[in-house]
Amino acid sequence: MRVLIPGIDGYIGWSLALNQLSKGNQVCGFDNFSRRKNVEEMDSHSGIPIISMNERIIRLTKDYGDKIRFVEGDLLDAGFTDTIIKDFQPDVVVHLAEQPSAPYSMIDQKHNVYTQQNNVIGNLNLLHTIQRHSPNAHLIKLGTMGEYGYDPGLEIPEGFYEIEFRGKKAKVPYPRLAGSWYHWTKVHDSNNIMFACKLWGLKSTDIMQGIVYGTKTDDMKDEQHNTRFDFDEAFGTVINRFCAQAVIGHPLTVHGIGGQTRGFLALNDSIQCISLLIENPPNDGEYRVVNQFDQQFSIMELAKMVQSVGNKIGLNVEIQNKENPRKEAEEHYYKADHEILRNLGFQRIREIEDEIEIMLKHLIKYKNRIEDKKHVIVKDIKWK
Ligand code: USQ
Repeated sequence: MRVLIPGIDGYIGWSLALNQLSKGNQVCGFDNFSRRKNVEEMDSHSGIPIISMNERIIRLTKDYGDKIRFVEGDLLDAGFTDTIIKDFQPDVVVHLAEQPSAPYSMIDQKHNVYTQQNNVIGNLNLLHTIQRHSPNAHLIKLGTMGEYGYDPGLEIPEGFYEIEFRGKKAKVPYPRLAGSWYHWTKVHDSNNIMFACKLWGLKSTDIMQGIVYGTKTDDMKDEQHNTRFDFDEAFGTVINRFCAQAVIGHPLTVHGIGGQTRGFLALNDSIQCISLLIENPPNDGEYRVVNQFDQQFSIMELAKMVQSVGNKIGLNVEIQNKENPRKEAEEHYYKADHEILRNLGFQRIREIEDEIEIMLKHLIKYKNRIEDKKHVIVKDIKWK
């Protein structure tokens, strides 16, 4: 298969490229390196060292010959996107080229507008280009469980649900009630993709992904294969941040009482899921929504899990409740379906405690890099 990965330099993009190459697929990636730049803007760096894209491609060419290709470019440049899709003729496009941080989008107007433009316009350019030059390609788009929000207190289906209103029944999209400017960009993307499928007969899988954690996948054979690992307040996700904090003896920063519940997925399993979706495309004209997470936990449950695994391997891990800088419910009902991927064969590779132990041991090697940037752990980016 010919797999195009916009956003190949990111946490998931790089991991997916390794996976698809190991399966014998042809991979072409592009990236504008905004993740590296935006993390630098936060005065942070990847906790685990990563090599430059030039070095990455040299390494992958050694491993996989001409199966890998990389071009620097930006989805906002419609001409660039056109050229690359026309030229590569992908069977599948896995769109991972978005600004992924909710806190970053909440800093101020500039960061919100940047996130909206980057995500919504970039995605629209991609849709038009696929329609023009590669209408049979399967677009796999990374959305987020956060698109549904946590407000209505209803069970969450995979994208659509059946309602009865004034005596008539219909299957309609489940309400989207996102809780940050970033999460809203993903909602706008979902609506645009759904319409493009209807209008042009494109086929797409919109992934509502939960929070991903971990430093390794089974395709990473040595440290040159490392993917990035962020722990700053904007780009680090909660389990990854807790593990980085545990390693340097910083108390785990639980927002409020830690009663927020989310769906979680190991990086290794996220890649497994995307790979299953690549191998099992929807029908022409179909807009498929999958909820991609493995297990749900409250933030306090997770903090306790990181504390217990950390203490087991000799770290002294403390938990500290701090005032929540976000506008979110302290506690809420949460129950979401996630059957489609299981029906396609998804099975968790490891238990979460084992994954946390692997992550902590990996991070201990790079403790100094995390300590060097200790000041980025709490910046208190407020939802305002
Ligand atoms: N939290 C803490 N302490 C911290 C960091 C976070 O208690 O030090 C809490 C937050 O208040 C929140 C929860 O942990 O209640 C999750 O925060 P997060 O930063 O891990 O996740 P979020 O902002 O929702 O965003 C992340 C990714 C995003 C993805 C999303 C999936 O950055 O790209 O879309 O997870 S989901 O959360 O399911 O929408």
